[in-house]
Amino acid sequence: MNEDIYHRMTRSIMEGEEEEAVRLAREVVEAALKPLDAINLGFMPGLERIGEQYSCGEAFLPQLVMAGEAMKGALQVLEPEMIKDGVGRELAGIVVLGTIAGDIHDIGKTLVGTMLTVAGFKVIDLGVDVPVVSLVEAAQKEKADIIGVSALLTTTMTNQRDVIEALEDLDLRAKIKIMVGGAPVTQAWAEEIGADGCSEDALGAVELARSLMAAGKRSKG
Ligand code: B1M
Repeated sequence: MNEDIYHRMTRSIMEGEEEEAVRLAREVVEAALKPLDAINLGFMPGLERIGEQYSCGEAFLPQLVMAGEAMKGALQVLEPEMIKDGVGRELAGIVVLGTIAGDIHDIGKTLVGTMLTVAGFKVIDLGVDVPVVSLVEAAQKEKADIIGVSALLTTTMTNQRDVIEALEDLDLRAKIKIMVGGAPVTQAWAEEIGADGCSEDALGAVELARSLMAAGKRSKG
């Protein structure tokens, strides 16, 4: 049963069928299936495949747009269900989150924000195409422990470095941890720019945020 529904989810994204994606997401909620399994095993493979087709010229920008919209429709149903699980948790830390300037990909960043919220973090999500200065100002205002910077393009991931440099210029680098992520971001890149860590997916982002919080507490003694 699950394999069939996952297959239909994948197809709904590839075909950009937002209504079908939303309907399948509602089925998940009604059948009390795990929303994260539906995302990872059903909907995400659809985006991955349309991305592959786009890069080899078999799909075009409108299909990418429609696939993104279908995915967002499904997430709008599933994310509130996931957040319910995190209600009442002790505050794990404060994270200012955004997709970096020049980049409008928001699906992965939003999923990371949801999973952090589920895990008890207060997340201030600044959205997409976020200027470096906005991330830094929000982190100061909110007394954030962590700034999370997402980038999906090889041309915008370089802007992640600017966030770190801005914190250094303001003498805030020791106080605020930086985590980076997004499809092109690797551990080697995170190390090269001096980030505190990166993760491949939303669950990994939660683990990383928790370990950064623990490291912060240890260094404060
Ligand atoms: Co775009 N796009 N796109 N796109 N798009 C990619 C990224 C691309 C790889 C497609 C391809 O060619 N195969 C390619 C980038 C190539 C490159 O740079 N090397 C690309 C391109 C080229 C473009 C445009 C330039 C196309 C054009 O206009 N000619 C354009 C750029 C616009 C811009 O940003 N300035 C563009 C536009 C779009 C749409 C708007 C149409 C749409 C986005 C819709 C939206 O977000 N609302 C879109 C989509 C849907 C994609 C693909 C198909 C899917 C992205 C996605 O949402 N994945 C993508 C191909 C692909 O990635 N396979 C592609 C699902 C999401 C859950 O995964 O975002 O990776 P992801 O997030 C993961 C992890 O990366 C990680 O956890 C998440 C959950 O597991 N993670 C973090 C993410 N952020 C994190 C932060 C963390 C930690 C972990 O800590 C802070």
